[in-house]
Amino acid sequence: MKKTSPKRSAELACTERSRSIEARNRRILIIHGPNLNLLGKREPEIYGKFSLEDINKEIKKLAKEKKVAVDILQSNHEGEIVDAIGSSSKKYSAIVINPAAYTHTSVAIRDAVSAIDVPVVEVHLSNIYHREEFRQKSLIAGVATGQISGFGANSYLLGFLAAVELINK
Ligand code: CA2
Repeated sequence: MKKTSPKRSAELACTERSRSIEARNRRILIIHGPNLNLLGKREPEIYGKFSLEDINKEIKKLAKEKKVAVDILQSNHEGEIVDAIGSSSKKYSAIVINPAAYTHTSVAIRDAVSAIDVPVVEVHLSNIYHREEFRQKSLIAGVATGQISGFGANSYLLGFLAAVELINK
C-alpha cells in the first residue's frame, strides 16, 4: 500500500476538520415553544390553518433548497428550551425560535439567548403588536438578532431565510 506523506496527512486532516466545521456552520435549530403542537386544531383565525407538521415540512423543504441542515424541537417546558439554547453553540450557527407564551414572561429564555454567540431570530405567527397588551411586550426581542411577527406560517420561512443570510455573511 502506498504510504501517505506527513504533509499529505496533515492536509487531509485539515480538509476533514474544515468539512466538519462547515457542517456545523450550516446547521440551524428551530425551536417551537409551548402549545404550538396544537396549531391547526384550535384558533385558526389567529394562528392559521396549518399544523406544526405542515410548517416543519415547509421548513425542511426550504432547508434542502438552501443546503442547510435543520433540527426541530417543540417543547412545552421552559427549562428544556433554556438547555437547548445553552448547548447550541457547539452544533448550530443560528436559531429560529417562536418562544410562544414564554415570549412575554421568560427572563430565563432571554438570559439564555443573551449568553450565547449564536444569532437568534424570533418569529411569531400572529402580529403580537396588534393583540392584547400583555402580548405586545417581548422579553426576547431585546437580545435577539431580529424579529418577524404577523405573517402566519410564513413567519417561520422568513425567519429561516434571515438565519440563512446570517450564516452566509
Ligand atoms: O403568534 C405567535 O406565534 C405566538 O408566539 C403564539 C403563542 C402566543 O402565546 C404568543 O403570544 C404569540 C401561542 C402558541 C399556542 O398556539 C396555539 C395554537 C392553537 C391553539 C392554541 C394555542
